[in-house]
Amino acid sequence: MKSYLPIIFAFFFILPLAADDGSSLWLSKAPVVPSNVLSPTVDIASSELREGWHGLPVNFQLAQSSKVLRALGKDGFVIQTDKNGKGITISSAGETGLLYGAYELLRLQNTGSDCSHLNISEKPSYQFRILNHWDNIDGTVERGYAGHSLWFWKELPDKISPRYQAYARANASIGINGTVLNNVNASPQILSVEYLKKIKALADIFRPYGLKVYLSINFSSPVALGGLATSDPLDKSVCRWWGSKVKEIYSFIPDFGGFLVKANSEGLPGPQDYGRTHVDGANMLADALKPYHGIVMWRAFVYKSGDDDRAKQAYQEFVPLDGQFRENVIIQVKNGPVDFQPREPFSPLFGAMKKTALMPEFQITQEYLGASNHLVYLAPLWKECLNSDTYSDGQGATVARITDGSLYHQPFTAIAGVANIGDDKNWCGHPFAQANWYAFGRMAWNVDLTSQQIAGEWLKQTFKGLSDSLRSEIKDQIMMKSREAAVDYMTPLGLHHMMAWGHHYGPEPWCVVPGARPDWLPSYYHRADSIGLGYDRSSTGSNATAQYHSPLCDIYDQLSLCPENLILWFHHVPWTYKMKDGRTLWDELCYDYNDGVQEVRLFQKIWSKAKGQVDAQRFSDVQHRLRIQARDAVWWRDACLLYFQRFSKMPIPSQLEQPVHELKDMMNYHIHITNYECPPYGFTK
Ligand code: GCV
Repeated sequence: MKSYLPIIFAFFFILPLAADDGSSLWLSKAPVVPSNVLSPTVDIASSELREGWHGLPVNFQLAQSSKVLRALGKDGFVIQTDKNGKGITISSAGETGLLYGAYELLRLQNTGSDCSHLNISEKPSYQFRILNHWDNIDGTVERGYAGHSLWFWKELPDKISPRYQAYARANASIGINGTVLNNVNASPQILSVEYLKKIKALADIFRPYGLKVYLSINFSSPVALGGLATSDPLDKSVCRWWGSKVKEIYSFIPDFGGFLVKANSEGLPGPQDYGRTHVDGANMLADALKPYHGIVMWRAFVYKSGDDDRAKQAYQEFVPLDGQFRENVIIQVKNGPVDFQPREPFSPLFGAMKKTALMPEFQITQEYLGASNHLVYLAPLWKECLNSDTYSDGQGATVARITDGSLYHQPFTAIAGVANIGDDKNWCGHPFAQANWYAFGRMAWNVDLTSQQIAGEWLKQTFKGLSDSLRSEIKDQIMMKSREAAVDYMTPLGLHHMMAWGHHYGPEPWCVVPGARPDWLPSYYHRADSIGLGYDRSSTGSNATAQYHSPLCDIYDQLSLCPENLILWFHHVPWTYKMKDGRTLWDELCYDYNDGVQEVRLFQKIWSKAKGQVDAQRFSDVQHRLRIQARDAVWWRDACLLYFQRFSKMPIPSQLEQPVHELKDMMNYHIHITNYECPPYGFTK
């Protein structure tokens, strides 16, 4: 018997890791949930622990009258090891708090924390932590790169995909408690009875997981769906129409969350079509929702063709309206003043509307960051915005403190992320894109968690076989560096919106589309000429810098003080301008693009060490996508440098790798895809 042992061991050692299609995300096996033993939500919590928890016995305590627990809210919880050391109690004033407590306990165990003496008390930073799906009712996903929509509208409500429950579970495990099911470019049909029945079916599945359903609405639904002659928000018949529509929605979905509205933006209808304001539109909907405790998330993403600097327009339209919105209206503001670029300064609206609840909108889907081909961990981008000091009332008025309600008290606080989820087996396309979904939830729950902490947690739960040292390397040298690398190979030094027309995937700084809006073209933003590069938004230019509080307005305004990573956002900088390290602007640009390429090559090298520590399926998937990313990084570098060289007339420093593509080839190359697909690969000629 003894003599066989080495053979058995050898057999174990060469066994490959089981193939993993990534469908289980960061989670362990889903438990079978018995129906209604305690309550649907507590049943899930206790089944999760029964399946996944290996420590002391756990009790749940729902204590609605406890002052301490009430202060933590219905989602907050306390986890304590019992005094006798023989058990653990999770207590909360709400059932969802018990569920979140259970997931926290599992996370602690699964990330290797010491669970022997627990005394934890948690309260979410934001009351509403919401995913925005840009899913269309025809099954496509605007800016979605992970397949088709997860919602099989044609089959609902009769056929229920098991993924609906898995989706709710994944969200609950990271504290996400709301989902807007449909695109902000909304079809009026979403409010038809036919669709409300389908939405009810989803809401019923999500409810025990604490996940509320919200809908994007089309402002002209009274006309388009209701057959009214107008959608004027001050018209009595329009108010009545919305009132009865809302009543109908709540008859199907008693805990419906509310509406998300894109109005008078990018050609969509809105109150301004009738000479009314955003306040008139938002308040009319808020009044209809108020009796049912619903909210309105009204987007500030507005800009008109031909007007002033696009980056200034949301501020110009919304700041004069401060203090006029109903209490259940929250203005949803994109993190930057333009549109989810790899780097933007924070939107100056944060800190400028003290009497209005504002919620940040981040983009989890990678519209401008390589779709699901590029590995870009987005938490550092979001944290950069949240940690930005707006100086709205002296120092310390960060975007986080303003929006989480701690600085200016607002009855509701919220945060939104545009989802990167589709019907792909692994949900998000790129295996590492799952980290962005995870990070959004964790950050919305606790805005003070660092990007490193979140990346570390995610890696431990998602790639369990990695050694400690390789895990740290992947966290610190790939994930934590990936956003900056993308900025470097796409839009360094504050450049922005240089992506191709329409699909926004590759570089097209030269892009010209006859008849197109200038502010949809890269040249509007980079303004390359024989003198230099960048958009003058200083007091000598569009004066967007004046929208920031002091001292930021002066810092951004003066070329010598402006942070170099935003210098071309705020200034038109001469090619020969001396940067802080002594290089000219042109040389600095060449070095940055080159750094971006080198970084991705390093990611490839580090990832190659994961062979054998990660299952073969996910290993090769990531390896394959990193190859695309490395090729694309070279494409971006060559396209941008060769194009800008036409203006600078300066050589690419000889110490640097030289371009491998011809500019004319790249200018003649077009990817033929719709907005709704992930490009299979970049420029490969
Ligand atoms: C949903 C950008 C995107 C659009 C998107 C829009 C928005 O313009 O390219 O696809 O539309 O932002 O956020 O409304």
